[in-house]
Amino acid sequence: MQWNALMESMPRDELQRLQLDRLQATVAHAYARVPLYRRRFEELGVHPDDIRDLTDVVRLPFTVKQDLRDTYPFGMFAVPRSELARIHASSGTKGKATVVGYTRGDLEVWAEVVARSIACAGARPGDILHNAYGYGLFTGGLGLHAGAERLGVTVVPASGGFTRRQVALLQDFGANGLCCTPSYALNIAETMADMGVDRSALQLRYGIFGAEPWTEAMRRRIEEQFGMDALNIYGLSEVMGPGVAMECPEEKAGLHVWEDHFLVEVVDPETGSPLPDGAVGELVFTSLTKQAFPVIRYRTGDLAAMLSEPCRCGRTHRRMSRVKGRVDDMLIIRGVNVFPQEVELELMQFETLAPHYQLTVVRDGPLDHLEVHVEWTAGVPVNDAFAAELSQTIAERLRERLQVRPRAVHIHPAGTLPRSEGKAVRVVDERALGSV
Ligand code: DLL
Repeated sequence: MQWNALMESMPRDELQRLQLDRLQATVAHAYARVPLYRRRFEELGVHPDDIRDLTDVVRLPFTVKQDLRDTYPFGMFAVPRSELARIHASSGTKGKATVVGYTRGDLEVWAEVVARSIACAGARPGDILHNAYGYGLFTGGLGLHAGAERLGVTVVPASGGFTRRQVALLQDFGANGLCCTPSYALNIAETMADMGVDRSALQLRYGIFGAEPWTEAMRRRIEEQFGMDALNIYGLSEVMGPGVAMECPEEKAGLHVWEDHFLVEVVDPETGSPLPDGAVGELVFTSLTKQAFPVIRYRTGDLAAMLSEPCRCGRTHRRMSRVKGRVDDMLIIRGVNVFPQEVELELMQFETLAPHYQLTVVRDGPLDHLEVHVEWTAGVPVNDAFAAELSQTIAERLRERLQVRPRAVHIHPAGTLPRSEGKAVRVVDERALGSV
């Protein structure tokens, strides 16, 4: 179902005219109200009046996460603090926290794009939506919540954690949709099995999973465990939160970026030059309607491609591919680039392995080594010879895929690796922990 068919199926030439009007307004607003933008524009010798066409966006300066840190907490807001209706913030695990803000109008737009996203996943009026994204400063919980209310479904604000209770609520309330990170969905599925709850005891038709990278192989596992469509939702706090882009069940092949609110580009992560559709590069977003916290060419660090083929669902908004990885998640091991998702794709091929894994990077003398930790599926009969053989097979397959052979593939007993209740930690880089 299209929540806002007028916008979601707008002919592309009309959509582009709307984008240009909104881009011009956003650029003028940011230039007039945010000193950092004005300074950057002046350094490049560009003025808001220079934006006459959508392609002129490439003349504008990039914005990066460090800019938010440097202006912490409120230095990039384009409205007086008293006009902010809400603030969200990132945890700041990789540096100082970053803060974003919304006017009442911004919250309306956010609810609109999330309502579209939930409807796009297959929600129908009267549904129950179980929301297990964390509520709080993280945008996942409250973002999905407001969109669900806007759409008019019954929302269960479960937040993350207390997984056995989540299973009981899913069963007792008969939720039709589940929102959480894909890694948490697998944790819930495993807890269901522990509690002896079969998927047929649930009424789930669709899941809305995002906030972390995941693979097609992971999708198959989740769909199998729950018997539902597992769909990808993308977003980031700096640009809005969840609901920047959403996958449709018709094709399950890429996520429609809500282009009436977000202008998307893909650039070469090294040089910043624009890349054509189909090429994988760094996603860059310019907000088109935000008032409190407009972003101009924000470099997400997320690697994906834009796909311009029309979609069977009838939406005219272009799709982005699944995120292939993050620029800063890429491991460089002996000069070779490795993305955790590539390891995931390989591990998920084995039914005897559970979909829980972690990678460690260790430095031994002058050399860096990759170690893979994964688990047996519960109930698989294991003996040492079988374990040794499987470890070898995986190491060999990873060598072929990555061009780096892991030093060790440890297969742990079922249920022993850490489980995620939100964004999973896939990589432990012991080099960064000072173990050199
Ligand atoms: O994770 C917003 C969100 C909440 C999206 C709930 C979807 C669902 P941040 O905490 O600011 O915001 O983290 C943003 O998470 O730059 C990506 O690296 C990653 N990410 C988000 N969605 C996806 C996805 C929320 N579908 C960062 N696939 C982004 C891969 C994703 N990575």
